[in-house]
Amino acid sequence: MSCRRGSLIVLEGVDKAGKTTQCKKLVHALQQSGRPAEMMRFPDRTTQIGQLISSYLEKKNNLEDHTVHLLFSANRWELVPQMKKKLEQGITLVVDRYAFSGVAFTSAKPDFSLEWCKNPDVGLPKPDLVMFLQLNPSVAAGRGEFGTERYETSSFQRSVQQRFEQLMKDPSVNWKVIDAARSIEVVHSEIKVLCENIINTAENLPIGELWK
Ligand code: NYM
Repeated sequence: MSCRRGSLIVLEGVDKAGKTTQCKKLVHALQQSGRPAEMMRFPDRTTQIGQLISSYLEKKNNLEDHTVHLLFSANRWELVPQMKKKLEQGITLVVDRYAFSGVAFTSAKPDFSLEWCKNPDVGLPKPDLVMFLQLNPSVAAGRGEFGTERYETSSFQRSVQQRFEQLMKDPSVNWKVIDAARSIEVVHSEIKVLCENIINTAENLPIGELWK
């Protein structure tokens, strides 16, 4: 087993940007090139907290807005021991959404500040790289209808996009904006190169703490 740690790589973006497709392709490509890699996604709907979140998103239950924000955060914290163990074992984690989605979605609701929304996630393992899949809302709309889950409307997604843009101004996070309007393969190639570079750079560095 390698004593060099794996990298924590996050893909973010509004719905229909292609995050899940790209995460899967990236994990596959890294594994093919002999680099241990696994995919994770948030919310992780398999845990007890995740099941509460899932039924909220499916509109089967209603939760107070602050409460659900804290549940999304708790759903990340409950997986931190497992994430750290894997990173220390040299496994690169490719994560479909993380705290940035948490902040962008809640702060798109009325009366939520970015600062309040960030607080519960302060100190999470800090991603070595956060790739933001950028897609114009009109192009996203052309990729098909939104589903029926909570938040899946064009106007809410526009507010989410604005919140992401605010978060991307923070230089303490290693953001890379990826033009997601291109073909799946072209986007994949760019992402793969960025990841290979970050894996080589991060392997000797300690895992950071987010927003600390
Ligand atoms: N979401 C996701 C939040 O509101 N807060 C969070 O912390 C996270 C991680 O849940 N609309 C929202 C974004 C999405 C939804 O959808 C999860 P999916 O398709 O499972 O990624």
